[in-house]
Amino acid sequence: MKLYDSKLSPYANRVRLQLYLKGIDAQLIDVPQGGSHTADYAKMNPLEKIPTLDDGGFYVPESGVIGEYIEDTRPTPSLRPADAKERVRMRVMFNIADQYILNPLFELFEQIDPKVRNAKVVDEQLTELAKGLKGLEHFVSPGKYAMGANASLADCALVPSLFFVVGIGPMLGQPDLLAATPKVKAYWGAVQADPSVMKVIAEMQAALVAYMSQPR
Ligand SMILES: N[C@@H](CCC(=O)N[C@@H](CS)C(=O)NCC(=O)O)C(=O)O
Repeated sequence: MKLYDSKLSPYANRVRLQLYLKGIDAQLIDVPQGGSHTADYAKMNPLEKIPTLDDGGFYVPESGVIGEYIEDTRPTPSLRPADAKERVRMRVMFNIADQYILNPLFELFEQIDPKVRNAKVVDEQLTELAKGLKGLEHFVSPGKYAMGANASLADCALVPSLFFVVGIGPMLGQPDLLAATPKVKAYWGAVQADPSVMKVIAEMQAALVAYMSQPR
C-alpha cells in the first residue's frame, strides 16, 4: 500500500494517523508543492488533491473515503465503534473537522500576514470556527479519545485540525481558541499522550517549521 502524502496537509495527516494507529506499514510518498497537478498524478487522482491511496494499483482519492476503505479492507484493530449510534457520533465529529473547522481555518490561513489582513474576514471566520468548535464540544468525549476509551476515525480527522487551530490563534491575537470549549480542550490535552498522535504532531510541527523558514 502506498500513500501519496504531505506532512502539511490536514487531510493526508488523517490517513497517516490511521495507518500508525492500525500498525499498517505503508510506503509514504511525499508529494512536493504543486506535485498533485502533474499528468501522472492526475491519472491516479483526477481531483489532483493530496492524499491518494494506492492499494496495489487501486487508487482511492478523498481522505474520508480512504479512511473508510482502509477500515473495510483492514478491519483490525477497528477504528470504528461497533454500535451504529456511536458510529453516527464518530462521523459527525469527522464532518465537523472537515467542514466546520477546516473550512474557516483555510480562510484564516490567508489572513496570517498582518500586512494583508482583513479584520472583517478574520472576525467572520473566527465566528464560524467558534461555531464548529461549539458543535464539537457537544459530541466529543473529554476522555483520552474523541469517542472515549478507544481511538477512532474521529481522532484521525480532529488531531490535524486541532493542531492548526491551536497554532493559528496566537498569530491572529487569540491566545487560546479552545478557551470556550473545555471538553474539546481537555480532549486535545489528553489525546496527545497516544504515541501515534505524538508522532503525527511531531511530523506536522517539523514540516510547518520547514515551510515557515522558506524564503518568500
Ligand atoms: N476533500 C479532500 C481535500 C484534499 C485537499 O484539499 N488537499 C490539499 C492539500 S491540504 C491539496 O491537495 N491541495 C492541492 C491543490 O488543491 O492544489 C480530501 O479530503 O482528501
